[in-house]
Amino acid sequence: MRIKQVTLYHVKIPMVVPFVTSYGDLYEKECVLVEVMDEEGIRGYGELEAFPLPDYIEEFLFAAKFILEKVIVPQMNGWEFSHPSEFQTRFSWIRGNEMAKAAVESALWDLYAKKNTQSLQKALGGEGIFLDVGVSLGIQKSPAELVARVTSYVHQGYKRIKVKIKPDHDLTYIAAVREAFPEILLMADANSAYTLADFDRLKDLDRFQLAMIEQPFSIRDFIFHAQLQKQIQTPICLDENIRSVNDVNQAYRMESCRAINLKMARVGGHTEALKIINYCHEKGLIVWCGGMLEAGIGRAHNLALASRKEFNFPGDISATNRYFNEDIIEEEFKLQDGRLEVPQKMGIGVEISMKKIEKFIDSKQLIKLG
Ligand code: OSB
Ligand code: MG
Repeated sequence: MRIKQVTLYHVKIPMVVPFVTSYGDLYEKECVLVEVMDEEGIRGYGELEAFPLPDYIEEFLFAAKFILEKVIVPQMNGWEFSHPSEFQTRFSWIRGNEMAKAAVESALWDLYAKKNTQSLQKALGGEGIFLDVGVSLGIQKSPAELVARVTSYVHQGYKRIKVKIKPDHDLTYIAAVREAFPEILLMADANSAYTLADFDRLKDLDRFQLAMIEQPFSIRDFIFHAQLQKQIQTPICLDENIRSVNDVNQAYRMESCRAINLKMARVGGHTEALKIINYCHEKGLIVWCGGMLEAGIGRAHNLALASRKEFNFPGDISATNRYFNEDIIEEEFKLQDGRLEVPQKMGIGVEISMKKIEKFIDSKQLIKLG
């Protein structure tokens, strides 16, 4: 295969409700859609998930787009490959910038599946039609408001509820949800908001039967996470720390966690994600599919990957209407008995709507390759 043309669509899609985390608020999903086209005119799609500011991890949209446009795409000129996993080796010299890499790598997987007239799910080794999914709730103004939001999502059928926490927006909030819903599969995500000074607070969370606590400490830390894991029953889950299977290996060997939030975009694409899935399966770590508030392309990629049998916990893959009134694909992902359907058509199995993209477009670049 050879890529002849790459088109980047920079879009801003309004969100139904702002997403508030320990580090900031998000009112719209701003991302770059990547369309690759091969010599036969077949197209593959990926989504650049980096956020506008470097507040989740270091990588951010403007810089990631630069890497895409000025470094990765030009260097694909004349590059011959037979499988999308070769992308990783070709661009291993680029340090970090996993989301920029994943945007193109995932588009190549879509293209590859389409060329083989199979679904991306098949190409990635996934199976099954429906997946249990969960929902991730941003920080709310009060415990009562949080309980109201949780109630709505529980009634919609979501199989697992994740609540964002930060110091002072944790124990009372979780206690209120636990009291209202003693049985639900509940977890908390701190997005690195805690320090060693908060150890006792975090230990206090142990009494709420949480399925896990996600990323309490800093995005490079393995040591404090290991210290905390020794002192609590609740499994710790790492998100921001994990950029590669090597990071998972370190976390496992240091006993820093018992679960991994796997975001394909955060680890450079499907190829690395598959390595992580295998590693977690082999070592008995819980592994589940995280989310980046994806638009339709990213969500289709996540569903295909999350249908691998090694995933053993409901992912942050919610219905379209949890995020947007209108998305950039023709289809809408609807919740059915707390599950989403994995697209079964060729490639990512959803149709990109140029009409909808036009509504949300900020800028477009077409890059021709030789
Ligand atoms: O930490 O998992 C996270 C959203 C943006 C940035 C970081 C995170 C999240 C989520 C939302 O939790 C998951 C989703 O529904 O896409
Ligand atoms: Mg997280």
